[in-house]
Amino acid sequence: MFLLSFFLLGIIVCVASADNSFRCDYTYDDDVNGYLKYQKIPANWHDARLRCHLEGAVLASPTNFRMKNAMLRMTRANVDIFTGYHATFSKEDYHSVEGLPIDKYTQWAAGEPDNWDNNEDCLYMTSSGNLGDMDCKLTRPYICYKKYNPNERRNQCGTIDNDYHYYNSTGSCYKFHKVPRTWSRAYMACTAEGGYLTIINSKTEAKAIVEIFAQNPAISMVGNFWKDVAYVGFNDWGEHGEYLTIEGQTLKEAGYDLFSPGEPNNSTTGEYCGSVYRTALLNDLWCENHYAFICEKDPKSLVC
Ligand SMILES: *[C@@H]1O[C@H](CO)[C@@H](O)[C@H](O)[C@H]1NC(C)=O
Ligand SMILES: *[C@@H]1O[C@H](CO)[C@@H](O)[C@H](O)[C@H]1NC(C)=O
Ligand SMILES: *[C@@H]1O[C@H](CO)[C@@H](O)[C@H](O)[C@H]1NC(C)=O
Ligand SMILES: [Ca+2]
Ligand SMILES: [Ca+2]
Ligand SMILES: [Ca+2]
Repeated sequence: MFLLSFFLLGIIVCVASADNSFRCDYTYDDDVNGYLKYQKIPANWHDARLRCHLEGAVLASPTNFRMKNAMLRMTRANVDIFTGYHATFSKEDYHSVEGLPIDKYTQWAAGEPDNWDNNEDCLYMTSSGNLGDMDCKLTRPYICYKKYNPNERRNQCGTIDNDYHYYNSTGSCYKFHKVPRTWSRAYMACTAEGGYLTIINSKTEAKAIVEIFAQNPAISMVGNFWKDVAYVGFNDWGEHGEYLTIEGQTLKEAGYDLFSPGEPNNSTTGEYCGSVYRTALLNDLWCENHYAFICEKDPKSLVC
């Protein structure tokens, strides 16, 4: 009896960990051997693909019967959703974002595909499961899919992304992104990962930032961009000159407002976005340029 209950407990723990091992905003679906999330805020196709990717998933396509049905179960009546099928690399050569060709049993909506105006490279699915082609720049809801992988486990930072590292000194986790993005895309990347653009709240945290930067020397980054700055979570909120964190506090209220000497300098065309130098001293920077950035994550976010 004792052993049996241990055995049962083991099963329960296993099932529970399969259910929760990705992120709590995704639902495990045995039928598709993975996790799904319905993204109800419509996005254009490229943003939909990017958001799924940044969340650690892919933009879902009805690549087989089970996947199609699982997707339809999440889709509301009379709503079309974007699928991951696209021909943005080469016209008419539709593949899912995982590289799979269109399922040969695919049913098309009436009159589709018609490549209207030679401008329809992305496929939508109707709530009855038929596909059609449409302009990738229009917006639709969509579904992200993450295939179950038994080797992936949530780490100390509450994510399967092992580029997040826990710092005992601050109780937060950080990820240094070496692929440069604009400030706005950096914000999106951190949020999708379950974090936010780093807010430096103390000198102790500034010290952690210096260490993180030191672990990412300029030669470890590929591309032609300035590698001694990284975006963090403050901005002038369109008010040109008054900096607040992305949580709306002044830098002083947040706990750290040490700018580098001569900064902020609002150089030439206007610098309105927050960044740090390798010294962790603050700087204002051009929002539209691409730079590295640092995300911060509460170890408890994404964990239910
Ligand atoms: C982590 O930090 C806490 C308090 O800041 C401290 O008491 C503890 O010893 C630290 N643990 C390690 C492993 O450094
Ligand atoms: C920053 O520079 C821009 C462009 O040169 C200018 O329009 C703006 O007024 C400046 N802002 C401040 C606070 O100096
Ligand atoms: C102003 O700040 C930028 C970095 O944001 C720096 O590249 C530039 O050299 C600074 N300009 C002056 C005149 O100090
Ligand atoms: Ca069409
Ligand atoms: Ca912080
Ligand atoms: Ca500056």
